[in-house]
Amino acid sequence: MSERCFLAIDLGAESGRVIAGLFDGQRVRLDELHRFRNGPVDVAGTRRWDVLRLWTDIQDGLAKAAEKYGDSIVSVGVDTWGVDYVLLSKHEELLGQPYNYRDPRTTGMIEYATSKVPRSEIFAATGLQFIPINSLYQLLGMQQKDPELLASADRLLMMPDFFHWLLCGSRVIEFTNATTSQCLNPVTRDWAVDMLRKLEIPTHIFPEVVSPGTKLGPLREEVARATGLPRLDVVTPATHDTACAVAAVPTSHTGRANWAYISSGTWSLIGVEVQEAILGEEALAQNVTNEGGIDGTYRLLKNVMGLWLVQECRRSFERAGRSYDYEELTRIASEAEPFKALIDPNDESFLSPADMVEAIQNWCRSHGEPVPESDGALVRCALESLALKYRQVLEGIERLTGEKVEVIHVVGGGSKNALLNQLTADACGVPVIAGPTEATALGNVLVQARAAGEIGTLADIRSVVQKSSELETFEPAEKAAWNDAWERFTALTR
Ligand code: LRH
Repeated sequence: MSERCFLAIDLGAESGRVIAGLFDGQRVRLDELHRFRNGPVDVAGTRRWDVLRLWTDIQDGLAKAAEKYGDSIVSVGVDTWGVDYVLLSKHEELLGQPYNYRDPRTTGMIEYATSKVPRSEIFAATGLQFIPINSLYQLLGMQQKDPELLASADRLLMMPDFFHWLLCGSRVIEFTNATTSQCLNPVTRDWAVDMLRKLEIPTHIFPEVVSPGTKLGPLREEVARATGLPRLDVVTPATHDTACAVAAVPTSHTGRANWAYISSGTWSLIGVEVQEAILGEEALAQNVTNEGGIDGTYRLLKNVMGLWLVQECRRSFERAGRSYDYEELTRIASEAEPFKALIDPNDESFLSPADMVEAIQNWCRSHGEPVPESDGALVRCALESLALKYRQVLEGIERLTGEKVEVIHVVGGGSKNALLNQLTADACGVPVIAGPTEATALGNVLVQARAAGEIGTLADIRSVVQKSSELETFEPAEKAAWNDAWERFTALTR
């Protein structure tokens, strides 16, 4: 079979890409056509995304795709990070400059929400972990800060759905990203209307929810004209980047909880795949999440602060006149003394600090840990603490599923970090299989290929990924030192 081309628009918190996925029926290869910067834009004490610049970049990427692959392109679809949304007025006016989930208006909103609706009721209705970034707390922040804007909204679109609207005019929300909002019941697939009413959030703004692989319609005529593409179909992949990444985990054990994944990037999303959402008391107590996946699967996981810690340290170093690329940062960390200082990566002070180095040092000072001073020591502290946090989350998840995790698949850009992979294997005491780094784009492309009738099941998608990727295994080594570190870490994070 000749290769067919599916275009993935993959937007991450640090960069966006337009990628061609070329599928020959057995294997898939990716061709990155356009990469562009993304990041928060600080505006008068608020944090936003520059969605119009992203849209310009997307169109530039599509023009490159038209030039290179023209008529062989079957469809195009967008995935992005979760939780962020855009509001449209009745006349399809973009309302305000969309917020970044690290904007401070969510401070105190979990407490506010749970003072009106009990925590257990919110969890039963949405299955989601309580973290301030969720759309629910962003909406409550907006309701308090700018009620007029919220009142003039006719439609809420999650970030990828907004770009689908720009591409083809669709005004629906795809299921996987919707499940990150904490406004949707992941089991019934309906908006959690009772809860939303109790919180006085307008419910008419939430649109129809569609499944991954839904054909949304042809490209807008003006987009086709501007990019030189034919009026090809816009097809929803799993629009949540983590859903795409987990769909592309190269395992042959679909449907079992004895393998875990870490989708490693700005965040580390760590957990297992389950067939039913786990909503009991213990899940609530552990503050885990049930995000919707493809084919009725759920990602039982927890957000760990992830490589954001290192990205932000890098920004601090840069401000102080010391520039590193990520490889150099990993090298200086591997040369630093092990277990000098440990932190709880999920402490809220790391979510959006003015300066990450200061935040880490302050945390160590206030928790009686030695204060890391050198750049290498700071990065090592972040990486070792992440690895220990992974163990803590996995032990909790094993208690919930009753199944022992025997192997961890690390996918995404962070899987290139060999030091973190080894630390993860050591801390968790199981092998780590690293790769593919491009899991999200692969998942996006293959869900579109499936919508075109070219692949069957989720297991088939994973088998294509397995055949198409080079993977590296990291065996657990070090024991004693990690056990000591583990005791220290659990005491610190109790
Ligand atoms: C990772 C991710 C994660 C969300 C966060 C906002 O990119 O989608 O799953 O929790 O971004």
